[in-house]
Amino acid sequence: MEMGFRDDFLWGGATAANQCEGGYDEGGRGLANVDVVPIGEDRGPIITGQMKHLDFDDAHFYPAKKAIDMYHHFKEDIALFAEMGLKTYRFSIAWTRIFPKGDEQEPNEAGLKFYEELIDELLKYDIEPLVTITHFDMPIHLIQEYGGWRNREVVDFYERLVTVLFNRFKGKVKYWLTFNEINMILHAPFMGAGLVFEEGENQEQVKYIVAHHELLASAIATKVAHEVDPENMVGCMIAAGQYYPNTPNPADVRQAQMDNQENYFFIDVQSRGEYPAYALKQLEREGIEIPFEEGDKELLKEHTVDFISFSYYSSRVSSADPKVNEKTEGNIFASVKNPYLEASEWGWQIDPLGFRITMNELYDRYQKPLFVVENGLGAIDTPDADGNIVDDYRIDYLKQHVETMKEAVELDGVDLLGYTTWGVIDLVSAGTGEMKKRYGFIYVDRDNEGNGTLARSKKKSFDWYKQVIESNGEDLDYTKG
Ligand code: P53
Repeated sequence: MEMGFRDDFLWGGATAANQCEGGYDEGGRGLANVDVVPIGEDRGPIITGQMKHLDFDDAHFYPAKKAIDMYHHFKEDIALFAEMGLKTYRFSIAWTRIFPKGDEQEPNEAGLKFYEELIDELLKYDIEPLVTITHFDMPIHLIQEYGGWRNREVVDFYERLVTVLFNRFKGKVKYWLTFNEINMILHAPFMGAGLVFEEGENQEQVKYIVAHHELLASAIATKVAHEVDPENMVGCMIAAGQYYPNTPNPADVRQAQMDNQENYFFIDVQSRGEYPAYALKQLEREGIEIPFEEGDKELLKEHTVDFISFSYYSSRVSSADPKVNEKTEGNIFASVKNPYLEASEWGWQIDPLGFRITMNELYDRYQKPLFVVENGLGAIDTPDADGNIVDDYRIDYLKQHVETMKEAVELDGVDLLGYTTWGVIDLVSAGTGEMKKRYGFIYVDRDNEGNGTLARSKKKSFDWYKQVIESNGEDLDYTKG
């Protein structure tokens, strides 16, 4: 019997442009939605689209402006990734570096050059680039002038973007993801898709117009990717994490089923090539119309993704009982508390077995290779007397998840291409804007207020992950303390 991970298993780490690059106004870069989300109490209403915020103001601090300044540190950072033995590095391309406003005819050469250098640096160390084309970002100009993704013209601008990328990086980049956590449209529409609601509009209707346009854009990207280079592998990407019923009451089971379907909806279209029946029926009942045009159905059907990628941090719990839901906690993904699970310092419930469950669900549903492109623990790291970060809690979290991931592969037969941990290097939190919520194997000296030298240093988990990669996931042991 074949055991363990495949020989060419892609161990790696992940980041996103706006959370690590900084250099928001360098190299001709334009402004994006993700730049203008501040840290602090207004962040929640802003990322969920309830507050219009399309520029900077003096009352707020904007952590993405500088982030960890990877724009200037990428060579040093990639050298550390290579030292850890990473086989792949997942990063995203800031749309506004390539098309600063989004609707130009010609791309910005300085932006292309930046990513070319970054990619060449990875290839120098035999690190396979894994590119997220859109990680939550949308040029502000497209929001102001076109209404963002609610406007079908934006699909053409996206096609322009991907066509430039596939041609420029042909033969260098093989793995592409069209949209990060595409289901985030429903949960954090401004951060997830640059969506700002207008007064009195039917928000659900708008979300599904946006969804339709992103789904078309994703199918077009898949088509163009395969035309430019048949070697290209294109994936969809979902914020995964199974919803469990709060009790065996069939009403709770049904609620969990519906919550799962709501999330799967997007990748059902991207992977199976058509709107699922449950969604069509429900949208019809709610009076929500999908702006189908001639040829859309064929396009979606003919250009489905090659693999399914996902983030997994936590499972979730659903209840049909309004009294239980009143007590529901959580920021972006609301969830009933699961009494069987411990939670992180940010209240994210830790569920390694749920990882195996989620992988089984996804593999059963799509029968396509999976790629875990985010998993990790956001925690406060405090240096010890010698200035070292002894992050046993992070190693524990990852170890437990790698164990269940291995079970999904070895015992359940899930076809898995690779695993990239989230925040391979400390970066700005998407949900809260904090630096303090750290995920990395590499510590970055910077705090929530933007103070710090930006110096990089290795945490204890750095050596642990190196050992995991060297042993292809066989040696997960470590000594505590
Ligand atoms: P942060 C919520 C739930 C699941 C995934 O999140 C999420 C979020 C956003 O808060 O986002 C993904 O930084 C996302 C990354 C993000 C990461 O999870 O809030 O793809 O950009 O940083 C972790 O702790």
